Amino acid sequence: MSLKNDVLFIGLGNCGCKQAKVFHEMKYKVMFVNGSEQDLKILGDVPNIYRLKNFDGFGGHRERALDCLAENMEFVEALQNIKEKIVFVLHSAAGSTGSGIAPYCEEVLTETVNEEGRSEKIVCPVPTLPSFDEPIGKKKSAYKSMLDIQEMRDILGATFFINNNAAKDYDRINSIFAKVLDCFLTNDSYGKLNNFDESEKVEMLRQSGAAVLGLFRKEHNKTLMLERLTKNGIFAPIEKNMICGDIAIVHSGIDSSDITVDNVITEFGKPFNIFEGYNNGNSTLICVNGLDYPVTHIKQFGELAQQAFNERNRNRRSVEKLSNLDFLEEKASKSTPEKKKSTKLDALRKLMEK
Ligand SMILES: Nc1nc2c(ncn2[C@@H]2O[C@H](COP(=O)(O)OP(=O)(O)OP(=O)(O)O)[C@@H](O)[C@H]2O)c(=O)[nH]1
Ligand SMILES: [Mg+2]
Repeated sequence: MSLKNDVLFIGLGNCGCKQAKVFHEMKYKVMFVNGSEQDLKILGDVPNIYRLKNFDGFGGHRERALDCLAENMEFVEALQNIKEKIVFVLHSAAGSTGSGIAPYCEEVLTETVNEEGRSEKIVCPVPTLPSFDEPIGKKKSAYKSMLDIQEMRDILGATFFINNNAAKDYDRINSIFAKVLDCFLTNDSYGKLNNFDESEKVEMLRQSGAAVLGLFRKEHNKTLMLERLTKNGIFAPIEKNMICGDIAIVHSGIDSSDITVDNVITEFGKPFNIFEGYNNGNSTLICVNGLDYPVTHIKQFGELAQQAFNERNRNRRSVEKLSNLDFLEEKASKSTPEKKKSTKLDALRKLMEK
């Protein structure tokens, strides 16, 4: 069964809205949220646009989010009225509108809890981490954004950390992610042996921690699959501490030798649950959740931003100032013009006074 109707995507800021647009084109329900008129225009004719009035971008100041939401209560109310049980929150970590608003949105969405004290909604953040060659301000913002996510970890569902080091072409990263997540949400293939069903997918999304997904063609070998999942695909490289939640594999066919659960365990560690299913097609779908957040990768943004901060402070201390020079002491009298002799005009004025 497909989860398509139970899912909503919220795109926050420029990056989040562009990512969300790909899901809109795949006929998912989507909300587009941004203050920048120009960014919203790029989206073209799409429904459910929430224009954050009086905030045409946050100009690198994530902390403006609270004031912005206070002035845009219709958007907060719209969040409170969301009916879908699974919500993906898409945003860049490096910008300021999306990364600033995301934690507030996630808190609003997880406000309603059930009898067990768990959030009724499953809220899955999709933060996009900048590439290492982006400016230092972006790294700083990304680090702050990740501190927020870390603090909220227990109330959040599976978190997909997109890694912009994966490709220079952002549209490509956006479309790969949309394709693989769509396959996870809608794949309803069945086999005699076993199936990966809807309730198992929901449980995988509910569990907090990092998650990775991969969709591979038949000709891909297991080494490539595992490398894409763990270090050089569209997700941030995983931690090497073998902390793992569940593993799901939908094999490319009932008699396929594409990859085994043991192969995946070797890279990710022992899972709590294993879900297996079988495709009739040519592709293998793999999902692993409950992973530690990619702290080693994210730490590098903090370290690089800290280095730049130290360097700037050092440079500031060695700034040269202008000093007084002797010529400034030169007597003013020398340059004062001699008193003018009385002119014809003065003589005329004197006559008029008589
Ligand atoms: N993967 C991916 N990353 C993107 C895309 N567009 C922008 N980015 C990333 O997002 C960062 C910029 O963040 P934006 O989304 O433009 O920022 P914002 O949320 O609009 O916030 P402002 O600072 O107020 O403009 C860039 O540095 C990139 O890392 C995209 O389409 N896909
Ligand atoms: Mg913007």
